[in-house]
Amino acid sequence: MPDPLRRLSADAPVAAMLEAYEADGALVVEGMVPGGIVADLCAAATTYAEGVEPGVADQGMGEDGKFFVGANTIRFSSLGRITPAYFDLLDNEVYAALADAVLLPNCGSYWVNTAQVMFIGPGEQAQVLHRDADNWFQHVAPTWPDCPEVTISAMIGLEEVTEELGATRAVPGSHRWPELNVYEYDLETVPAELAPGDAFVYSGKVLHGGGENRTADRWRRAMHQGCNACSATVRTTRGPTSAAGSGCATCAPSRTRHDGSPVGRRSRRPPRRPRPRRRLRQRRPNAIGWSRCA
Ligand SMILES: O=C(O)CCC(=O)C(=O)O
Repeated sequence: MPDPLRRLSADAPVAAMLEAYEADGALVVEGMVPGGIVADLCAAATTYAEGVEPGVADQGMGEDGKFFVGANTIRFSSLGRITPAYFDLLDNEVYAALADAVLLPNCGSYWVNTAQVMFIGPGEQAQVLHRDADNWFQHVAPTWPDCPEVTISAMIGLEEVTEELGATRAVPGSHRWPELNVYEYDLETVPAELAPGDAFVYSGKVLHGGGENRTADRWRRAMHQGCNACSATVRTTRGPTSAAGSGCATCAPSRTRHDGSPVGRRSRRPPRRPRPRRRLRQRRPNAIGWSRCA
């Protein structure tokens, strides 16, 4: 069993957080998002979620995407449309400092790629372990695992997130493993348990996935906020769905700039992205959604 994820308070030195991030590819930042913002986000997301059917989100990947997300999981983006608290979240200085340190050495600026509520429902199975950087495999594959970081993410607890509820699972150290294109269920993982406002901050290089919700009647309420390197050469996000809900939200340098440019959908499949389907069939013939992958 890998060591648990390192946990640091949001007022710890950023250098200490980066040390944990470098070593494991991920860490938990306790109290990263102030309580009032979390409460507003949670209330707005919970209300909005009442009108969203579980299992319909497809990440722009059709049936493959539905399988990836899960049959009893609710996801939606455009969070700036449901509460202004989302823009307060965008101003988070701790997350910005981490994203600055991880992404800016590789690019001119970085953009929000994903802002998505991820509510995992009772009985949902564990998601396949994957790397977010694989969405931009054409940028990372040639020099993997020594390639520049293209994406950093935070999974933020909107309520308490326990292992039983489906805390995100991660494989610390897998950001340095030699094979990029890995989709697995059976690796040894550790859960990223969160109090409301805690954030699991992780590299696009680290293997991770949503956990199984083993409860009969409780939802895992969390949201994902991801940023991507963005420059003339590494511009990877575009599409009709705005993560912020009103044009472009750029984290740096002004943190929350809204200039009307499009910002992309998460997990949009690039034209020749390696597909997990064959691996899933071999490893887990009885997984939910199996028949849809035929
Ligand atoms: O829901 C989670 O905990 C993780 C989701 C995730 O990693 C993804 O969909 O890419």
